[in-house]
Amino acid sequence: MAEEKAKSIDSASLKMIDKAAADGANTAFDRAETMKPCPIGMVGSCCKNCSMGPCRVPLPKGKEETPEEAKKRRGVCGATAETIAARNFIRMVAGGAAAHSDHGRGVAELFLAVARGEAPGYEVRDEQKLLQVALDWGVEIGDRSNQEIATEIGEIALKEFGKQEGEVLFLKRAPLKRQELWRKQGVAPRGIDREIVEIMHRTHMGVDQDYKNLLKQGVRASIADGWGGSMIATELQDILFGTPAPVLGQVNLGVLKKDEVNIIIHGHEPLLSEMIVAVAQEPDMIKLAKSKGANGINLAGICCTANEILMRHGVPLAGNMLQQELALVTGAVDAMVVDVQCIMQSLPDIAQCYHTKIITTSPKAKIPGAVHIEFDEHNAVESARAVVKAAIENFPKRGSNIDIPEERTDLVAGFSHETINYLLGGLFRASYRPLNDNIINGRIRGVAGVVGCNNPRVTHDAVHVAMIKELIKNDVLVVQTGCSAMAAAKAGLLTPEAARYAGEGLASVCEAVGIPPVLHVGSCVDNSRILMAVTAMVKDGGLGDDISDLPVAGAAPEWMSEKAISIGQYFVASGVFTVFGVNWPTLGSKEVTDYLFKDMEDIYGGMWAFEPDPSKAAQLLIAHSDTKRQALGIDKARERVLYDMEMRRELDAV
Ligand code: SF4
Ligand code: MSK
Repeated sequence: MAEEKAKSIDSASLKMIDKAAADGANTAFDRAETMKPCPIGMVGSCCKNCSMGPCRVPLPKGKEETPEEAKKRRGVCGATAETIAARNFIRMVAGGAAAHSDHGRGVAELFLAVARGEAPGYEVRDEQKLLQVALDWGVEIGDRSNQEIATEIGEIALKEFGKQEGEVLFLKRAPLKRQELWRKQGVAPRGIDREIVEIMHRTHMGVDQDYKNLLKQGVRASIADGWGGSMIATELQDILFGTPAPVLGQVNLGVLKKDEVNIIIHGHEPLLSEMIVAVAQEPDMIKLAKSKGANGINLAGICCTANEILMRHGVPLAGNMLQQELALVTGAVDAMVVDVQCIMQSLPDIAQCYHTKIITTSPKAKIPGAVHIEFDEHNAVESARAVVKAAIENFPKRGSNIDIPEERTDLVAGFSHETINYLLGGLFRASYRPLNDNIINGRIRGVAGVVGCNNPRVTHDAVHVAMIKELIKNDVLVVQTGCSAMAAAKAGLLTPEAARYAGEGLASVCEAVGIPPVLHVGSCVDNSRILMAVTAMVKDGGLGDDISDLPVAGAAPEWMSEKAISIGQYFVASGVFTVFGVNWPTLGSKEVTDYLFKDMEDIYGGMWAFEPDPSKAAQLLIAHSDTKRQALGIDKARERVLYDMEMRRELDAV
């Protein structure tokens, strides 16, 4: 019998998985065992885009097929396996780009309401960034008030979504060479919604049947996400809530408190959670909590909302995506407040085994069995108070079946692109130049963005942590977002002390600057911060004139969501080599897969790869960095550093 794979490397999660089994609570870990993935759908060989199907066009078993044989695998309408795989793939891009961008739209709507004075409780917190975006978008500053400038920015931001012509405005932030390449290839997005809608049109039965042309539209929509919807979300959130700066925090289920009202905020948009953070500190709320027998109110986060409020307020992280159910299993969560994305429908069922109130807040995301308290941004403080009160009222209903794991780990988060700039170059000469210099002199071998979700098809957190450790050991600086950052945090990698896991070169830089070897840069939409960081590296010079020249790579080792595919695609389109784990959704077509894994490099200077083994995947990223170093003529410096290390080791051994 095959050895059973471990469910998690996190001891707190393992304890709660066992407790869930004892309590009769069914979790994603159980469902992943009983629900095996469909082998045809998994590789993109199933189409259900019309009612002549669904059509399955599986690969023949046990032998390589010739291109002629591949052409015979067709759906009822005649669509080939290539067309089907490409259509499925770019529909994932559309789903992901839509999720990020609709988040961005929500932020833009709130932003405009704040600028117009229609959203009491919110304000412009980062004036510098307001002015920066004004400059980027050609908004007159002069002697206009912040309110006037913000109103015009809000109006432009909203128009970015429905624009029919021209180009998404933030494209101009990219290196010039990259912009020219996108224009030449015809993938510069016009409006964000338009590119997503066009995917849905082209993948409808009987429209675009050329897989290369389909994938091209996927590229265009993904750029509209990374350099459009996601970047708008990040920038406007920073203006409203503050640009993150390094902050101490903690992660894991041990951040829950036995004697306080525990409220978990879960999802993605920080609009409501920002208010909950403020309201939970109000004396009246604390008094109410005490009147119910609690010692206070304890907030914690799950998924990307958690990253947002961690970075700006130091609110602890209860855990990443696969810990959302396990948090309820502690029996100590009085309310879990959710907005949109990555929220499991099983939460109300699990909550029934305990006392937790699941509170939905977005009209876009309701769950049967949950309480719905709709978030009204025009009356945000009252919405937040209603949520916090509901949690407090629920505290006395806690049962005796409570077990909060002790595990909690310290971390440092909040490395926005601007912060990295200041940390490296100083407040008055903010610059990426010191990073570039350390890459050129070989102390830092390269930079890897390791991002994305959890997936119960692999051991929870294991792939993230193994890959990141391998990278930093080899002097690759790691930047992180999303659930991956939380996995690293639990393993203690987000503290300056983690430099001990790093190679000698990277460790020396971390010690000199006082940063961890793994930098938490934010939530899923904050992958746009990584785009800005790599652009700044290009602009500060010495490492080529496009993102594709940099010794930089990306990875999503435990990805699961369509958003991850959109993120990966915009990294590739921006010139970044990007490796995914778990499984790969086009393996049902060799031609489509080859196009993504090889041909895209010729077109965009970046390409996809699939490697589920974390160590091998890390080696792919490292080899890619080395190739880029060689092309830049800086491989010699690196060799010298390695030689010195070797010599020192030999000396140590004597
Ligand atoms: Fe089958 Fe074509 Fe309809 Fe897809 S669009 S379900 S391949 S007939
Ligand atoms: S929350 S998209 S599971 S990273 Fe952004 Fe985590 Fe992936 Fe959701």
